[in-house]
Amino acid sequence: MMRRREFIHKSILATGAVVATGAVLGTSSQGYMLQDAITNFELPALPFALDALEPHIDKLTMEIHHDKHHAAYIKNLNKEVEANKDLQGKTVEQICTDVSKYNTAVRNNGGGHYNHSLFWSLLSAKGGSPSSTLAKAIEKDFGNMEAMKNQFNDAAKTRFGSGWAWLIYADGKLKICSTPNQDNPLMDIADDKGYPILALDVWEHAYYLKYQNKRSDYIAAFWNVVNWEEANKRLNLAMKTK
Ligand code: MN3
Repeated sequence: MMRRREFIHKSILATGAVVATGAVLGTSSQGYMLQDAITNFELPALPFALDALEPHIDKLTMEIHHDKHHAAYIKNLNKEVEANKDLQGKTVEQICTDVSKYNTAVRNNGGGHYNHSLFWSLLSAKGGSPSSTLAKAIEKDFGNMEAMKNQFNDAAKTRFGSGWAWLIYADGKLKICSTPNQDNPLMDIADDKGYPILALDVWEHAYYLKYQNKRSDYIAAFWNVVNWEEANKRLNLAMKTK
């Protein structure tokens, strides 16, 4: 049996379509977006300790969010993959891109797996700052960093119920949007499509233990734990390939 990485590598060499997808989407610093399992998705390890983001995101929230919620999306996605041959051999990014072909369980759990894998990679206790490329792009498309953050915060606050806020790159520009449930901007059904640069989970499970009904405080705290290095990498890649 072919090992996963070999399989993906060979798939990439075999078809131009996969080159584009793999090159654009397989970019997390942990590498798990591209290496992710093809017929049996696995929970990626967190790239930091459970308490690393304290006090902004607490240890118990991280533990339940990663070990229980994210794990459940993967378990349920694997059930769908097992039952549907069309899903076998696809990366989670490809599943998202073609999500209209599949049922609601695939949309919810495929999105859940992609979004959470991405979210972990975009969090860090180390801080850092936007690269000059990202800072310039933010200035060009929003005026300044504060304006970008304000738009992002508004998208996160006004997403009714459960969902995500995004900074995406599309058509040569940065843009803010939000999605319901576990949808994401890669999905063919998304109102705003693009390549995610930043992502924030605004489901209550992401913040309720510490922030209760104060979603705004959680959103404000997020800016203290953004992994700018990862966001910089994602923008560079998006600019090269989109
Ligand atoms: Mn979540």
